[in-house]
Amino acid sequence: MQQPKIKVTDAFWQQYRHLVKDVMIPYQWSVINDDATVEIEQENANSYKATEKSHAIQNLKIAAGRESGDFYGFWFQDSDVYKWLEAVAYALRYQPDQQLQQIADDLVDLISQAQEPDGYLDTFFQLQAPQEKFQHISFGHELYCMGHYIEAGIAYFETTGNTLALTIATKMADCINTHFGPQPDKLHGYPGHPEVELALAKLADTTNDQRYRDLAAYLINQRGQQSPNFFAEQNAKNKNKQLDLPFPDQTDPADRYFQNDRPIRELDHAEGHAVRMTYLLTGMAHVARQTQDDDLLATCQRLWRDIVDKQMYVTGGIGATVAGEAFTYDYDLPNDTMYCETCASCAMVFFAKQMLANEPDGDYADVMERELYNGTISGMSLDAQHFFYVNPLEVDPQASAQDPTKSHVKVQRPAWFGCACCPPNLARLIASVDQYIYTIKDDTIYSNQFIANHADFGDGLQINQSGNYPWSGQISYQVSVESALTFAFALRIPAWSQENFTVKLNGHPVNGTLKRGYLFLNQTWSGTTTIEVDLDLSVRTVRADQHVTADLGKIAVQRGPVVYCAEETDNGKNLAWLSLPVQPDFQVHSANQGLAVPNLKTITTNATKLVTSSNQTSTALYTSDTAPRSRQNQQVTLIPYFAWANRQAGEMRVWLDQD
Ligand code: FUB
Ligand code: ZN
Repeated sequence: MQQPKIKVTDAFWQQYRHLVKDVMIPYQWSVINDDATVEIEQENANSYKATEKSHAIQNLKIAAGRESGDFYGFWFQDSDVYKWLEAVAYALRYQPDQQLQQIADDLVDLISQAQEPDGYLDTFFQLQAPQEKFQHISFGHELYCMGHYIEAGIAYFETTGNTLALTIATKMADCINTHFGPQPDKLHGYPGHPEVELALAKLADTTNDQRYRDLAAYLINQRGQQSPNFFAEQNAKNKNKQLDLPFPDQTDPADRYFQNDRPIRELDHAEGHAVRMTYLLTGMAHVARQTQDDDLLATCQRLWRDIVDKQMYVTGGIGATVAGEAFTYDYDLPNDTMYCETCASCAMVFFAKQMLANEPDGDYADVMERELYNGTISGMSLDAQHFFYVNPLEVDPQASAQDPTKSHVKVQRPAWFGCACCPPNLARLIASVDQYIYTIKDDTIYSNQFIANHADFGDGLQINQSGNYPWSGQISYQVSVESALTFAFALRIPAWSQENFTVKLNGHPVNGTLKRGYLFLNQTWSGTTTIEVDLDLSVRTVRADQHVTADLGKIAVQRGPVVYCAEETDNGKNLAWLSLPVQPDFQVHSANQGLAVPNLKTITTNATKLVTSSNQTSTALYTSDTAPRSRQNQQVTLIPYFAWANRQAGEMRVWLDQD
């Protein structure tokens, strides 16, 4: 059995994947080439600087000597280009396109020309501060950018066989290996923004070159080891230099923001910048497997539990505060000031995938599913040309406009950002969603996601999964083998359906107990076997742990993996005045409320809403009136959270009051 070749046939994901291939990729290409007329928004009132264009490709052209000029834009936006290239690599697998491949081949040539002979590539430092390479590791992002290229180079090589794409990646890794490592003449540091660790681990798998695995392990293990801290030491050296850098050398760099206040294995709480933390964990989980490091795996398990049990929103969003785009403390999950960066939700999918490869456990796949159907794709509009960086669970347009502490909470998705990390991250995630459906371990095929597809596992084994998920809970698998084959097929039963589901094998009910969220069908398979699964898609109300004070007295509505929300467009203003009964009468509708998603289901429920009482005479802000407030019945319409902000701007809420 080998990693399957998968053709996604799923209506839900086909729509997204075609949007990526036909709209997002061309759109993002025109933006990074400055051909599109787009308004670029600042992420929040305090963000680094307003930019009028991306300039990302132009920076590469200047570094390659093809054009003259200065570096412009965010100092790490080479990575926007690399994530775009990675998305193209995946998209070409499901929709070959000669013209697009030619554009991507030319881009690889350009990147190769911009790369220095020793493998170094970071257009910001090359153009703006060539003497300062690797001297500002806390905020410099060189390793982050190169890590993103390494991922793209691997993907593009694997799709097209373009060896130059891979050579650029190995040259980069060699360059990093020359500069970083335990030897006395090397830098004993690690990236301010983890990313390269996960990329080097992938490169070790692709090339079978263990130096890359060792380097990834070094960068992980070195984190937070040194006293004085590596960043502090480096920054102290820079103190008297006259530098013109757009970012500060952190004065107190040994802090939780960077996850380097102590050796990484000592962490028991996910802390600091959420994308940094989860990219790091993704790399750690991969390296733990490669090096059979149980202690490192235990760290990943511990931090997974902390995030999922105490710091994750019901939408899968992570990062409770805009200050440092960071985790805060357990159960601190404010709904209207949170961060929930799109990249952080993508990173949780990457982390979950690595954990599943380490130890199949339905919880990893459940969280992956939560992210895939909620907190990731909420980051893009249904026209695929507008994007959220921050994914709130509660929005009031007036607050976003007038409360300076909520300037990051956008009411509608902007066309692009100065710091545009999220849009291409989503593109590469959606284009590679096929990689999240199955894992294979010890002669067992684990079915993690209900994404209809045709999978060829080699050895004459094919599995055809069909269904209309997430709108229907009926999924069917046709397992076909050319000659009899013994293996286990482990079917994830999502936690939300574990009390009510059926599985039939060739029409006969299967009654097995679940092991870590999976139902194991272990047998010798011959001919074609049909497995039919029926999950419980009744509408559910969800409440948060009582320590989450932001959600006390409130419920969220979920159907299958999809979290729902109320929007002003359907329900009028003052969503805070709504209250759902203890046992709402939910109705599921095929009316899509003007949202262009095939088969989309909306939900209505009975509810009440506060009204201004006719005998309320006082206009005082505070009164001693103790009479119950007046309420009137109102039907409430709920739409999937991922589809919010695709109509008129207005209020939105995931958590609603309950009587
Ligand atoms: O620093 C690079 C990227 O920009 C991070 O991953 C995002 O959180 C944003 O800060
Ligand atoms: Zn981002």
